[in-house]
Amino acid sequence: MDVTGAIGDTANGWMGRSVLRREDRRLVTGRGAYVDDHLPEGCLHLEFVRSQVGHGKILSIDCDSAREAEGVVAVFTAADLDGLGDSAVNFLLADIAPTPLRMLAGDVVSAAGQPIAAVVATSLAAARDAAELVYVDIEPLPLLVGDERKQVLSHGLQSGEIEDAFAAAAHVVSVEVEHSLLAPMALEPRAALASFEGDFLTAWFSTQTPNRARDDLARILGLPLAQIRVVAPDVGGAFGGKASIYPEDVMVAWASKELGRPVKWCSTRGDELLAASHGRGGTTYGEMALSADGKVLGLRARLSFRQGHWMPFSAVVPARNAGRILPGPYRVGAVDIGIKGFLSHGAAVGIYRGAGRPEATMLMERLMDEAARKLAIDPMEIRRLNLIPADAFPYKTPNGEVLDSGNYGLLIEKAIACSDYAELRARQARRREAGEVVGIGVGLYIEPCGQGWESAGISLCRDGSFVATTGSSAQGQGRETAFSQIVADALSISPDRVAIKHGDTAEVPSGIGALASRSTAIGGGAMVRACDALCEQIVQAAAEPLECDAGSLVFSDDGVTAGYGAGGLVSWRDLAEQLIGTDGDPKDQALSSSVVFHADGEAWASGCCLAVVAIDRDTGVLAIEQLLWVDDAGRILNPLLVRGQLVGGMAQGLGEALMERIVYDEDGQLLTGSLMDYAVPRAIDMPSVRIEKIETPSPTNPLGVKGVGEAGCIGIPAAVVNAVNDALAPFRAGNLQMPLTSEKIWLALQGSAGTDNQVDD
Ligand code: SMO
Repeated sequence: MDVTGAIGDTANGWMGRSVLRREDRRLVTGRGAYVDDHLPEGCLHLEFVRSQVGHGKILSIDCDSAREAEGVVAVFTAADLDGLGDSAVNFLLADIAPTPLRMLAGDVVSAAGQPIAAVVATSLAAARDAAELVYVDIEPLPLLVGDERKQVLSHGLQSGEIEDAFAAAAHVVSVEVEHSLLAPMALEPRAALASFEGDFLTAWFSTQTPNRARDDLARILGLPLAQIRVVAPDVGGAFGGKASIYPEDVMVAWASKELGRPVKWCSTRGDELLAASHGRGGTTYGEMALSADGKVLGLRARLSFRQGHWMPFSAVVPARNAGRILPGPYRVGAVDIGIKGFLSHGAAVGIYRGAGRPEATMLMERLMDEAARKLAIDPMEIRRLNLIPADAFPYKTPNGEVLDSGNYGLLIEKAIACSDYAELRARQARRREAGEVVGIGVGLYIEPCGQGWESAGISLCRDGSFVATTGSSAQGQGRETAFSQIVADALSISPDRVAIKHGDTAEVPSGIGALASRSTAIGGGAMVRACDALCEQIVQAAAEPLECDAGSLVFSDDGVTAGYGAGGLVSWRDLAEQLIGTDGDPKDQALSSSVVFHADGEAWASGCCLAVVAIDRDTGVLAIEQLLWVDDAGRILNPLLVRGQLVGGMAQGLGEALMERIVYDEDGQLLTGSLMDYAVPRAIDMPSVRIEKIETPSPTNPLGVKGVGEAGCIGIPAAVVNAVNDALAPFRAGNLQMPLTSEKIWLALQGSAGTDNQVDD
């Protein structure tokens, strides 16, 4: 793959520089330590017996042979688990019927892969062998489909006179989009290790939300928070799939408490596809009323989300986000948005990189293209006609969201200029004349980057170094690198002088974690505030030894000097030792600040993707010939990290658009239970991309930054799907649904859209 573009260094200080990732030397030389690398003395291994059917009544469970097997310490079933509390579901919408996790199924199983029994043994092999000996008698029940499914969420968003808008419309266009279920597919599958000693529980989870996991453990196991420590060691990717606690995590912790020994479980790839939360899976329908000259008068949308058989903490987030982000970057007279969620016989469906943003964007961008076709206006032009103008920020959307800043017109102008758009269209016409199947597609997107608060702390240590703590965790984004740059600029020191700690509830103040593209905007904002508070302390402390006015002090990597060449320097170490003496641990804190930062609103990133595709007429094979991407992430903290986030998100966005799809059969059996059956993009599938940027700083946080983590899953699929539909337009192929496999495209070229046999939609 080839990445070109203009996200380059712009810095005077450390922010804006492509500082190399400080994490990588350790990680790429095999010195990372993931959950599975930890093996405490006497650790037991846990294996689950999982349901083989999609729905059924448990008649009996026979654990006798398993209990007698060599190495087996215990076999647990639901009968052993009475009296435990419930996991939490985030009540982000009013009308929710929460369905918390069950560690082990009781009378009924509701999905293939649902844990039924847990076997604990002295070795992993013994646990696996014994799990085979557990006999579960299940009477299969029919799957609940359609209206039989339990509705667990319902929400409506209305604004303006929607009936009038449609009555006045010169044109109405409509689109239906099906989002396949997707696997978040972290390189490291989920893993949990717990050790209960005395009355204190330590749990190592592969998680992006250690504090939330601790709260859940306390609630479910009935332990005080003070008796639980959750550690997220190195985490090999998460993408939303590790943001909520799982039955397996709780089971490991409970078993350790019950047995008084460390217990570990690490998922296999197969179990991950079967029982880790899936993403997307929703169906969206939208219709848009337009005036004769192409202005959008109103948007009606119906969003339906399947939720799987239980609801993780963030279960409601995709539905809520999809609803609140509509109508995207556009000014729309009136909206009427209805959202529903239903339980389904499969793995829990939760957040996955984008979490509702891709759904909102795909619907709007498909509608815009349909409108352009109907009115015979260029797709860029119809977007331009309806954009929220740059002088309208902060802009309150019809859904009551406040978009903080942006310049969507400039995104489009830049995409047009960089792609030589007029020439692209002219060339497309010439190639069509010559019989080629070629298309151009645009995806314009907005990306909300988190609400609420995050915590941060920073200390000056006796040895003159600094230690910063953040409630934002890390799963490979380069958090330590980025945050060291923030601290370096805030204190005028070198990034090497500060260590960044995260992910351990014993070391880090209570925080939210890393999700929703929020870490740099809100977690980074918290870090700036913590540094500001420490600066004040330093100034107070240094003014006296330097015998000067506090206002004239200057910080540098060497320490603090009295400004204006007036004289003395007190080194960081000397300053610390003057405060707390020379005896003791070098990392003892001489000065320390800790803050909770509440963001003044939400930062909304945005961008415009443009794809040029060509289709082989004989085979339906799709080639992405050009990808241009103009992103606005506000102020850029580290161009290298931004690029990594954008390109990584793009890989997963292309995965959804082109190949990924979780499939259950009509009995609720997972047909895509391995990487032989579930297609994820490989390096060879990645096209070249040119990335450009514009920068509209966010006023919602002290850094002016916005998120980038999810952008690639949001804008890229919309551009690619629009490009393929554009390519197929002369064939009157109708509305193709993702993933756009060669088979589907080939069938469309033959004038048949093909059929899908997925149940439960
Ligand atoms: S899908 Mo994200 O980790 O909020």
